[in-house]
Amino acid sequence: MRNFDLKGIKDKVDERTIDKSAKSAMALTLREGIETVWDRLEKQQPQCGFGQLGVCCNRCTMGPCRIDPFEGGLERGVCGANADLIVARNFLDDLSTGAAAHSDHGREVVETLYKTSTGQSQGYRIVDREKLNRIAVELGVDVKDRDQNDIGKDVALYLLEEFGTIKNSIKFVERAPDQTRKIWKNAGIYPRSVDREIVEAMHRIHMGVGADYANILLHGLRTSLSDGWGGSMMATEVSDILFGTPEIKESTINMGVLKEDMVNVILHGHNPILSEMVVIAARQPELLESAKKKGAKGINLAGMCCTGNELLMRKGVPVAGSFLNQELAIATGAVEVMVVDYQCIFPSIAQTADCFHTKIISTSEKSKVPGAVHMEFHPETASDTAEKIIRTAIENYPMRNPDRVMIPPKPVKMLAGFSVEAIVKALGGTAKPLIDVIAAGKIRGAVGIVGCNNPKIRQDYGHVTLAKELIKNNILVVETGCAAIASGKAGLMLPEAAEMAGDRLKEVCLSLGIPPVLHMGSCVDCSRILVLGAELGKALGVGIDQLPMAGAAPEWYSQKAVSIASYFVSSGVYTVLGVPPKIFGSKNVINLVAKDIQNVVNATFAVEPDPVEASKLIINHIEEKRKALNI
Ligand code: SF4
Ligand code: MSK
Repeated sequence: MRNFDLKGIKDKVDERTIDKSAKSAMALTLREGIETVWDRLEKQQPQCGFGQLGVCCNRCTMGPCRIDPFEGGLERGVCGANADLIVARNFLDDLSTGAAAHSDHGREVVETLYKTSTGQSQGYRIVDREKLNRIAVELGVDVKDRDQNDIGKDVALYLLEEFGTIKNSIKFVERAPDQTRKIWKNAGIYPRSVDREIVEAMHRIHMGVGADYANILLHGLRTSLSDGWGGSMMATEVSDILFGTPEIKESTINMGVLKEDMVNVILHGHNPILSEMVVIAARQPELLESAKKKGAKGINLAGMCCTGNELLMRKGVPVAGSFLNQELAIATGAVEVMVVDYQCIFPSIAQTADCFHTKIISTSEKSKVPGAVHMEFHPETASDTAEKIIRTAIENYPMRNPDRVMIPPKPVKMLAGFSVEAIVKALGGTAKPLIDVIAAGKIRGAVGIVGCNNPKIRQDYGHVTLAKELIKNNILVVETGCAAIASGKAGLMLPEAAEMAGDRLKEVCLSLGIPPVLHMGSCVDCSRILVLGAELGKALGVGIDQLPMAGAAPEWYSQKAVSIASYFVSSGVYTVLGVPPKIFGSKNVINLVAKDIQNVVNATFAVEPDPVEASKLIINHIEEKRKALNI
C-alpha cells in the first residue's frame, strides 16, 4: 500500500475538503488527472447567471426564455411569464422532483412489505413486529389474534392506498399536533395524498396553468408536506418494520473503513431493500470461504450516502463517506464493487471506476448507469441478486493492483441509531426528561442539520462548523443524510464530543452517555425529526412552530433537499440554507419565502452561507421561541 505526497497540491486539496481521510485519494486524482466533481465544477465556470437566479425557463418550445434582472432588460418570456412566475415554477419543479424521489423510494419499501407478507419475496421477514402492530393500530388495521403476515399485508395495502388516496388526507399527518394541522387547514395546504400533490404540481407549472407565483409556491408547501409526513415517513416506518427500528450502536466512519486485505464492497444510494440482502449474503460461510480462496481475509461492506446511513443505523455497517466521497473511495484502489441503487450517484461514476479495477453494479431498473454492470433487483429474487453481487466482488479481488492501493489509516468511531424510539428509550421510556431539560434551559433547543455536500462548499466545513457552534451554545443537534456523515467523520458523534458542548448540554450528554450530535438516519429519516418535533409539541401542548427548534442545510445540492427544507418550514420550523436556492431573480419570491410566509405557517427560510453567522441566526430564533413559551 502506498502513501501519497501532498506536496504542491496541498492547498487545492485543503480548499476542497476538511475530510482528512479523503485527502490522499483526492491528491491522487489531481496528480493522475482522474476527473472528479470538483474538476467538473471548475470547468463549468462561469456558470450561467440566469440559471443561478432562477430566471431561465425551458418549459415549452416557444422558449427557452430568460428574464434580464437588470433595469430595462427583458421582462417577460414569450408566453408572458415574468420573473416571479418563472422562478416560482422552477422552484416547484425542483421541489416536486425531490418529493417524488423520496416518495417513490417509500412506495418500493411498502411494496416489499406487501410481497414479504404475501410470500412473494425472497429472503425478507418482518423484523420489528412490535412496530408493525403499533402502526397497524394507528392505521385502524385489526391486530387481534391475527398472523403477523396478515397484519403486514393489510398495513402495506393501507399505505399503498395512501399514495393516491381519495380520502383527501394522509393518515400519518395526524401525528402532527392539532395546532400545526390547524395552520395547514387554514392555509389550504393540508396534504391530500402523495401522488396527487406531485402530479398537481406538475400540472400547475405547465405553461398556461398557474400564473400567480404565490399560489404556485403555496402548493409547493402542500407538496412538501405530502413528502415529509407521507412518502418519506412511510419509507422510514416500513423500513423499520422490515429491517428493525434503529437502536443506539457503535460503528466507524471515513474512508479508512476500507480494508487492505479484504474484498471491499461499497453500498451507495438510498434504498435499503437490496443492500440489507447484501449484508446477509456477505455473511454466508460459503462466500467467505470463496473470498479466502481468492487470497482475501474476508468480505468488508462499507456504506456510502444514505444507503450507508440506513445500514449504519440498523446494522452498524461502517460508512466510507458521503456524496463527495464516491469518486475518492474508488481512487483508493481498494474497492472491488460499488453497488448503486438510486439518487446521488454521479452519472459518470463508471468512468471513474474505469481508472481502477472497480466494477459499478447498478441494480434499479430506474437508475441504469452507462458503463456499469446491471444486476436488476426485484424483491422476488433479492437473495439471489445479493449473492451474485458478492460473488462478482470476490471474483474481482485478484484484479486489484496492490501498488495502487491507498487506504487512509484509521477510521473514526461513532455512535448511531438514534431513532425516536431509541432516544425515548435512552431517556427512560418517555420524552418527558427531554422536555424537562429543555424547559429548565439545560438544552436551549434542538436543531436538525440535514442535507448533502456540494462541491461549491469545502466538503463538510458547513456541517461541522455549524454543529460545533450550536452545541457550544447548549443546543442539541440531530442530523441525517450527508450532514450526519460529516459530523461522524469529525468525531462529533461520540459521547466524548460532549467536551465540545456548552456546560449544560455537556452535563445532559454525560448523564445519558450520548453525544451532543445525534445520528437520526438517512434523507427520508428527516421524517424522524418531524415525529420528534410532533412528540415535543404534543407534550408541551403547542404546535411545532412554537418549539425552540430550527433546521439547517449548510451544503445542500439536491432537489430532495428543496422538498425537505420546505416541509420543515411548512411544519413550522425556521430553516437556514447554506447554498442559495435559485430564486434570487425575483424579489417577490424572496420576500415571500423569507418574510410573508411567516403569516402562513409561522416559519420562514433564511439563506446564510457562513455557518458561524447561520448559528447566530438560529440561536436568536431559539431564544425568541423560548421567550414566547416563557421558558
Ligand atoms: Fe418561455 Fe413561457 Fe415557454 Fe417558459 S413557458 S419557455 S417562459 S414561453
Ligand atoms: S445522500 S440527497 S447528497 S444528503 Fe441522501 Fe447526501 Fe443529499 Fe444525497
